[in-house]
Amino acid sequence: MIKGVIFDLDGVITDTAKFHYIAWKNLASELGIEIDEKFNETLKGIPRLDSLIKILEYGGVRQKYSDTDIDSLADKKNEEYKLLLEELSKDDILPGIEEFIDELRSNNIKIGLASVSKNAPTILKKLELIEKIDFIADPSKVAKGKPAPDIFIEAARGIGLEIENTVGIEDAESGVKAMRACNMRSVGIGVEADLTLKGTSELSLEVISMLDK
Ligand code: B16
Ligand code: MG
Repeated sequence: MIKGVIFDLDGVITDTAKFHYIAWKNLASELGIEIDEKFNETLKGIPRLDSLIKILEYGGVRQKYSDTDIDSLADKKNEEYKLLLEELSKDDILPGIEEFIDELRSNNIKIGLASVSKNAPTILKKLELIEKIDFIADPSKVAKGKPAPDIFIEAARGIGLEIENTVGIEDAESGVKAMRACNMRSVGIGVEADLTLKGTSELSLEVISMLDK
């Protein structure tokens, strides 16, 4: 029985992928690497440092950079990303998400967040949703990012539920893999999962309850 729903952030609650893309593209370009939207798809759900390493490998220049260089390049990208986030507001919540969260809350269903973004609390504050989330899993406290299951396991723990009583919602293949690795039932937004939906506006308690049958 579904007693808790665990949300991914980027691509499910709001579309921050476009800001990540701008910041990564600018950084990559300074390093002489050109990335396009297709490549950006492979970065969805992937933690910051892992994303940068993927970009450097894509450009064939991974060996040129030390771990310290990588840390400072990732910080640089994050500074630009944070500037882009300043324009974020309640209007950037994806269609149907706030109504769905309210429906879950009025049915006493716990709400967790399993985002690998270290900026998640800031983003949720800007969207004015933070008060409605029972637990935000802290990505710095888990050993491995998606596609490892750690962040989903931590979110289920935080809302005090067994994995079997939870359902997770993701837009990225890496996130669906993470849920499958811990046997969490999955809803995919535009990505193949146990229940696949085209967009966030299709989410409702009735729809996700199909996973209980
Ligand atoms: P940050 P999610 C992920 O968010 C993004 O999809 C991914 O592109 C980003 O690199 C990652 O968060 C880390 O974000 O740089 O803000 O810590 O899909 O797990 O909500
Ligand atoms: Mg996502």
